Amino acid sequence: MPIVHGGVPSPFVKKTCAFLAEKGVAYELRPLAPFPKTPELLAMNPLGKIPIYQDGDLMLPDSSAICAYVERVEPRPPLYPSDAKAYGRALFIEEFADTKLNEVLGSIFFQRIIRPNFFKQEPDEAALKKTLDEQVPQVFDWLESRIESPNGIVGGTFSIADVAVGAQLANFRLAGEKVDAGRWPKLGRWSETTLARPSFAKLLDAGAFPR
Ligand SMILES: N[C@@H](CCC(=O)N[C@@H](CS)C(=O)NCC(=O)O)C(=O)O
Repeated sequence: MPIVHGGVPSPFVKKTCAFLAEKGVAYELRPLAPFPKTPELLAMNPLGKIPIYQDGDLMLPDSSAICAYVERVEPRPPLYPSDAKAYGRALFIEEFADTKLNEVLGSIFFQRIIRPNFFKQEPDEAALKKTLDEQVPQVFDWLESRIESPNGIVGGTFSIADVAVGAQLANFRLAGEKVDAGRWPKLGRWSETTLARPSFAKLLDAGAFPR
């Protein structure tokens, strides 16, 4: 059975686990923290990050590389659009989720969940408010303009774009936040639909900081 090395508080581990669940691939989740940068961690991933996917003699880091690899191993159901332009759009939305969206929503998860649980510190409420008031609207406005259907951001079909954005929105929810559906109706509906899928519901049920 393949192994996912990592911890589920990570949105990139969530992305990998949700993708595997959508594919019906069974795996073992083996806890691994990205700090400290032990020789063992760096031997598995020279970037010292999680997740890392172990499939037989293959040790593969990076959620994007992992999902693309699993798509080849287990092509059904397809999670990358076959149309070339839709494929390009889905890959960029995945990239947006993994970078900008992760930076903005990740800082909320950090304040609300990581700081109290890991560092035993109170959240910085001023920093939180600034992110929620100034940065969240920018990323949500852009997503609102991209969502083609509650069933799939790209072309109305569930794909890697939904998995990547869903992983970030799952942590947003676990940090106690909800998409304001009055302001972002498409994103609000898409978020409800996506996070209710069994692949994400299971991750949400586990809570923000499963040990
Ligand atoms: N592009 C990578 C990003 C992985 C990543 O940044 N993981 C975080 C945990 S959420 C990490 O390991 N951070 C440790 C570090 O930045 O040193 C992916 O998609 O897997």
